[in-house]
Amino acid sequence: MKKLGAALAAVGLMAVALTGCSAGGAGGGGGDKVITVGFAQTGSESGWRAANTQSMKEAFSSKNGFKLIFNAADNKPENQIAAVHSFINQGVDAIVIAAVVTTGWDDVLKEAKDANIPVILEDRTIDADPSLYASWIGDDFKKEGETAGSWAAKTVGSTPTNMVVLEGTTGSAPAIDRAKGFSSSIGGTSITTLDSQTGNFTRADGKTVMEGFLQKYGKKINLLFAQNDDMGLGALDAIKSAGLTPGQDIKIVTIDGTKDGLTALSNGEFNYVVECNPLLGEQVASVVKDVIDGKKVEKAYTAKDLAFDQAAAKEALPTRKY
Ligand code: GZL
Repeated sequence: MKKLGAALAAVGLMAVALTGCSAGGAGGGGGDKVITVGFAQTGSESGWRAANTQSMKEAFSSKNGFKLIFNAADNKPENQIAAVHSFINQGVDAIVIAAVVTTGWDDVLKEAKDANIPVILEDRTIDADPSLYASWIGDDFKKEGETAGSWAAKTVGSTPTNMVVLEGTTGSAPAIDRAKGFSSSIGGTSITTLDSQTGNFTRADGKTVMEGFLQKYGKKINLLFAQNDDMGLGALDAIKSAGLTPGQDIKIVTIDGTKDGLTALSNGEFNYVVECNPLLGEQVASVVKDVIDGKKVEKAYTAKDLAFDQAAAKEALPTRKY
């Protein structure tokens, strides 16, 4: 993460303050005052999301001085807005949001501001007045798309290549920005997009949409860009059922870097995986504590992401945390 040194030091600071806090302290989470945090999570759509939720629950634990009120919105934006309204009515100390979509946030965030409840964004960005939230912690989705696109340009860009795309949740920051990044990297290559549809970041929908692509285009498809591992993993079933060999007849590039994604890469079913680090909990908790304590925080903390080919996947898997 940018400012990682400072952030880790802050986390270290937080850990000391919260674990060694028997003497108590003024306000914030540094003493025995518990910080009550409402967390509006998207839902449980993917392996990435499960890892992110676990990371957040571990960081916002009672032993770390927090009381976490967790809401999973089943990927429904209206559920998230309702959850944030509820957090405001409960008078929480801070609100953390992983926004399903980028739009529709101004009104409820203005209510949080009027109630003097700080809002911190984790994972996904939103299109709202930046004065309505204290900070964002997450990954650079545009860069992830650029990295995936650069691999495609380098690997198949010089020969006529027909691509299909499994897009993430429509209107979500990762879907929007990964698409932007990918297309910026394949400009001027021989890669043609045959079709692009949302698979909602889920395996089930990734499989269904890929079945449709195969019925429509069959062996014309040379490349699949899946905007997350799970949709790519769902597509594997469809590709095999069509009698084709994933990783060979259809090359596959995905984003997330989950264990299952790297396993598919290590066995040759995927060809390239770009990481999107979901283990954001410690950083988010550190920023929340600093905001509660009235300390200055950065407007953005960006996680560092790797990218994997087959050899790198084989090397990383034995110690992969998620
Ligand atoms: C990315 C995250 C996306 C993942 C998907 O930070 O928002 O949502 O790529 C997840 O796996 O569902």
